[in-house]
Amino acid sequence: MTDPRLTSLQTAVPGLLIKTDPADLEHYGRDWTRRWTPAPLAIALPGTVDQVQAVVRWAFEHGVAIVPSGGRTGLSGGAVAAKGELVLSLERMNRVLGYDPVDNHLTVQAGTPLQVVQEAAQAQGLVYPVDFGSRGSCSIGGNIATNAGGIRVIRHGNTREWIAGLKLVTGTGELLDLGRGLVKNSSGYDLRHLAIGSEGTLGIVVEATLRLTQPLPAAQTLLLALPSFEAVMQVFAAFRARLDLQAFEFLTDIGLRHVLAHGGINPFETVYPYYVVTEYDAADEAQQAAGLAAFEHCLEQGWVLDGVQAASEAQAAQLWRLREGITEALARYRPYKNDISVRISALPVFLAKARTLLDEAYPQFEVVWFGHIGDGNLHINVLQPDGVSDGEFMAQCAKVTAVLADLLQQVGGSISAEHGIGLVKKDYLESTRTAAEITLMRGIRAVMDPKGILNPGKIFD
Ligand code: 2HG
Ligand code: ZN
Repeated sequence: MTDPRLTSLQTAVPGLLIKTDPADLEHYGRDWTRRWTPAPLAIALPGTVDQVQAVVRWAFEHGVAIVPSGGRTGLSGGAVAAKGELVLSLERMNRVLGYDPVDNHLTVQAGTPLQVVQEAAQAQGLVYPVDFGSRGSCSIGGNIATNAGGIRVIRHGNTREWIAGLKLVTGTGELLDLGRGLVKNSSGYDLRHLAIGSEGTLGIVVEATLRLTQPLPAAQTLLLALPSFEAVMQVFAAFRARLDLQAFEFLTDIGLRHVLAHGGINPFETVYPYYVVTEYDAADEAQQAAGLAAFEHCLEQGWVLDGVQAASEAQAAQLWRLREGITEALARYRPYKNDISVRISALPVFLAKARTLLDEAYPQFEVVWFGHIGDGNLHINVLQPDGVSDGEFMAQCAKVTAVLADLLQQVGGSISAEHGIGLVKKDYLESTRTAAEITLMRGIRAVMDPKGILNPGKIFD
């Protein structure tokens, strides 16, 4: 540990675990984007809230930038440390602190993995209903920092709806206890909601009090094969009108092909252009019959060409893998990811225009579309072909994203639905937020992090 700043940090925070091994710098300095070369100063792994505060106070005094770090499964570069920042990993603060059976609240440290949160809720006969594929490795603090969404938003909303309280260390090292589990609290600005989705730029989440809820009714999982995107929208409308949906996700033949190449079972013998994985309440005979009737209606209309109904939990998991396995299956191509949001009603127009645009702009690139139809959230992954350099690929992606951003502005959409702006999308923030809003955001940031030491360069410069 030769850097004098680290000696000073160690003196300021006795007992703080600091890592500087090259392998650690690489591991903790990146997220799933894999586009920036990790180059952190060091990794600080505090074990207590006091230590987090002490590290921030030290960084404030010495003008050292901090990158707060959870499971680093982010897809926008929000947890990348490529400029000599100190990574502050919450990894060791990963305990469930308690459950209150009257409030139905679970309190956890920020580094707790989502899956551990879900299991702790289950142990109380309840659920924490936010869910997505990276549940095993992402942390609740990271989920809060990006207001993560996932596959149950259609039923339960984003992470924001489930945060009854959180403890936040600001850019001066002050500890704020926000929300405090109150159901009602009309006492001024709700700073908790400012912190949620702030991507570590307003404070470091150190603890969260989560609302739990009753388990969902038993569900039926269906995989549907469809002829067109119009049909996806028609089936969505028909299912939503007749059933209580728990999830409604889509993918295309290209996405399915990549997942199957990575391991997975295709229940269909024919290749179809579009697929939907959906789940709806099917706890009793009436709900099951309604599901079957909705399916048959869509079949008669020609909106659905084929379908598989999961006959067991294991088969439901297999069907889900076809959708949830896409990100992992595509990872080796280091895709350029778009994560767009439009009103659900604007999806068909947006998709038609965006497709034409992308087909013209990227005739040589493979583009994988999938996402959360029920939320108006599409994931558009552009794969980097072998033989095309990083620089050339990124330059082309940047050009097309600018056009996509214009299109989103026209339809009143957002350049990031659930992954965050991070580094990847900050050049396009103006397409989604007005100049007045961005000025206010900068002002808020300047108050909560006056020296700009928390995740600088993320969201905006
Ligand atoms: C999902 O919905 C995640 O599976 C990841 O948000 C999306 O890899 C992506 O682009
Ligand atoms: Zn998603």
